[in-house]
Amino acid sequence: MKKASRKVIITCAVTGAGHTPTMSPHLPVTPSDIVAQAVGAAQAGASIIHLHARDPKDGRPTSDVNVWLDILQRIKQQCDVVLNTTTGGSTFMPIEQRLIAPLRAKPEVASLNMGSMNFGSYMMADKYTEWKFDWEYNHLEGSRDAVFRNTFKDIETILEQLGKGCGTKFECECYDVGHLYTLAHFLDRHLIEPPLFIQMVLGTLGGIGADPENLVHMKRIADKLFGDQYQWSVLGAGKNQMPLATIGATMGSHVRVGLEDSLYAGRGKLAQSNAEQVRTIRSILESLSLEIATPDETRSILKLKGAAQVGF
Ligand code: KMH
Ligand code: ZN
Repeated sequence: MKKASRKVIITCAVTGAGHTPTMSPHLPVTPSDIVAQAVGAAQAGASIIHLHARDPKDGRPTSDVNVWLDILQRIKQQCDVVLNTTTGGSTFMPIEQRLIAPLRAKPEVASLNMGSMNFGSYMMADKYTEWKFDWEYNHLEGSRDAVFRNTFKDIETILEQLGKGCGTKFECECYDVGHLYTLAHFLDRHLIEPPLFIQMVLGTLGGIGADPENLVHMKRIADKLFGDQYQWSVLGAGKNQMPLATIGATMGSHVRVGLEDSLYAGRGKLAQSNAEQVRTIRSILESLSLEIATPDETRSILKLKGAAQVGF
C-alpha cells in the first residue's frame, strides 16, 4: 500500500540568547535585522520562526515588551509564518521576566523547556580576545555557574497561563530522556493537550550528546510514552545541526535550524544568514524526496489556533 506523504516542518531559530554579537557579524541583533532575517528564512521555506529579542543598543538578550511587539508585528505584516516566542529567554532571566512578552503576545507557539539543567557556553569565551560589547564575556563565562531553571512549578505556570490561558501550543524542548517523562507527567495531568510538538535537543553542553543512538533512543521512548499523540523535530547544536536534522528527517522528524543553534554553514565557514541554513536543509530534504510544510500545513499538523488569534 502506498504510504501517505508527510510534510516536514522547518523551524528556524534566528538569533537566540546564547551566541553573542562578536561571534558573527551575521547574527541578527537589532529588531530590523531580526525581522529581515526572519522574513528571509520564511521565504526560504521555514514555516515556524523561533524568536528571542535583543537590546537594539548592544545585542544583549531582552524581555522588553516593546521590542518584542515591534519584532512580532513587523514579521507578521510581511509574511504569514508561524511565530514562536521563547519562554526560555536567557539563563539569567527569572521566569516572571521570561513570561512578560509571551503573555502579552499570546503567540501560536512558544518554547517550553522540560527541565532545569546546566547550559554551558563558557567554553566559547576562550575563542575571542576582543569583544564588541562589554557584557558578552561575562554572559558566556557566567554559564559555568548558572542553572537554566525550569522547575515543575515553572512548567506548570507556563502551561496554565500561556497554554490554557492563551491557547498557545508549545515547542517542548527535551534535552535528555528524562525530559520526555516529565512531559508525559504533564500530559497525564491534562495540563498539555496532544498533538505534542517535541523538539529533541542534542549536543548542548549539559544535555544529551549528539550521538545518533541517543536520537534513536529518545524516539523509541517518545513512541512508547506518546504513541500517535506527538509530532517531533530535531535540533542538533553547533556542528551537529545539519547531520542530526538529516538523520531525524529520514526517521520521520521535523527539523530546526538557525543561527541560535549554529553560526556555521560548513566547517569553519560562518553562515551569511538564517536563510542560508534554511536553504541548505531544504535542499537536503528535497533530495530525500521529502516535502516542506507551508505555514498553513504546519498549523493543521500541530493544530494551532491560527494567526488571527494572537495578541500582536
Ligand atoms: N537554543 C536552544 C538549544 C528556548 O528558547 O526556550 C534552547 C532554546 C530555549 O531554544
Ligand atoms: Zn530559543
